[in-house]
Amino acid sequence: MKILLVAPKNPESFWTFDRILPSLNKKCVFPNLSLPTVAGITPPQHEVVLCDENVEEIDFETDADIVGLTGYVIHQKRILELAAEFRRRGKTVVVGGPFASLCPEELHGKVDVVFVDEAEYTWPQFLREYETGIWQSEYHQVEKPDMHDSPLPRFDLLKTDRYRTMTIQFARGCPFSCEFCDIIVMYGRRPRTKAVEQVMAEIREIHRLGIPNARSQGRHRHDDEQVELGGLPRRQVAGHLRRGAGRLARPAVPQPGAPPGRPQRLRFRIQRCDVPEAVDELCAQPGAVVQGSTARRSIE
Ligand code: B12
Ligand code: SF4
Repeated sequence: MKILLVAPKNPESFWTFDRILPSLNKKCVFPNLSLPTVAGITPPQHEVVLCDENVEEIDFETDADIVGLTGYVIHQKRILELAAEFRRRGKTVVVGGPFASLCPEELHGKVDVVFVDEAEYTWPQFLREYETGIWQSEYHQVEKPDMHDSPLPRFDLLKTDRYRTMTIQFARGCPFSCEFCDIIVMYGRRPRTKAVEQVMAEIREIHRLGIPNARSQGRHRHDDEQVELGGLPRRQVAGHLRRGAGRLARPAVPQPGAPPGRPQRLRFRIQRCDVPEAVDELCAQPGAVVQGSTARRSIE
C-alpha cells in the first residue's frame, strides 16, 4: 500500500519565526516529529511519502491509498480543508496528533479514521485491519505506550535542508499538573523516556544525514559538533555522557559548505550538570572541546 503523510501549514506565530527564515535561507524552523515517527512505525512492506506543507507543495494528484494528516489545535482549519479535498478525490483520510487526540468529535464524519493519543500500537493495527477491508473509525490508545517501542523517526523522508534545526523527542509525559496544560491530558503524568541507545541512534542518524543542527525537547541538544546537556536528572546526564561521548568522538561528518580545513572536533556545552566524573571523562575524549559550567566548577 502507498501512504501519503501530510503535515499542514503552520499559521504564523512567534514560534514560526516566519520573518527571519528568509535570511537563514530556510522554509521552516523545525519539522514536526509526528509524521517521521508514524512513518517509522509503518511496517516496511508499505511505501510512505512524507509531505510537510511548510516546506513543499502538497501533491493532491497522489496515487496513495491512504492519506494521513497530523496537527495541533492551531491546524484545525487546515486539517479539515485537506481532509475534504483528499476525500473528494476518493482517498481514505486518517488523522492523528494533538488535535485529533483532544477533539476527536470535531473530526467525526469529516475524516475516515481518527487516532486518539499515541499511535505506536494502533497505527500498525489499523494497517493490518485496512488490508482485510474491515477497520474502525476510531483507534484509541488507552494504555500509554512504552517509549522503548517508539521507532527511529524517518528523518530521511524529510527535506532536511529546508529546516533550520532537527528535533529529537526524548520523553513523553510530565509529573506536574499545571491547570492550563494539555500535555498531561495527552501524554499522562508519568514521564516515559526513550533509552539512551535510542536517543544516540537518532543523533547518529541525524549525523549520517549530514544535518547540521538538532534540538531535543528534553533540553539535550546535538549539532554536528555540539552537544548541550542541561536540566536532565543526574543519572541521565551521566548516562548520556558516558555512553554517548565515546561514540560521538568520531570525526564529525563534514558539513556541506563548511570551509575547507575546518577542524573536525566535537564541542560539548554543559549546563547545570553536577556529575564531575562524567565531565572529566568527556574532557578526555579525543578532539572534545568542553565549555560551560557544572554545579561544582567552570570549564572552558
Ligand atoms: C517540540 C514542540 C514544539 C517545538 C517544535 C514544534 C514542531 N513543529 O516540531 C516548538 C517549540 C517550535 C513548538 C512550538 C509550538 N507548539 Co509545540 N510542542 C512541542 C512538543 C514538546 C513535542 C512535539 C513533538 O515533537 N512530538 C513528537 C511526536 C512523535 O509526538 P506526537 O505529535 O504526539 O505524535 C504521536 C501521536 O500524536 C500520533 N500522531 C501524531 N500525528 C499523527 C498522524 C497520524 C496519521 C497518525 C496515525 C498518528 C499521529 O502518533 C505519534 C506517535 O505516537 C509538544 C508537547 C509534547 N510533549 O508532545 C508541544 C505541543 C505539540 N505544542 C503545542 C503548541 C500549542 C505549539 C505552538 C502552537 C505554540 C504557539 N502558540 O506558538 C507552536 C507551534 C509552532 C509550530 N508552528 O510548529 C501544543 C499543541 C496543543 C494542542 N492541543 O494542539 C503541545 C501539545 C504543547 C502544549 N500543550 O502546549 N512546539
Ligand atoms: S508540561 Fe504542562 S504540567 Fe508539566 S510543567 Fe509544563 S506546563 Fe506544567
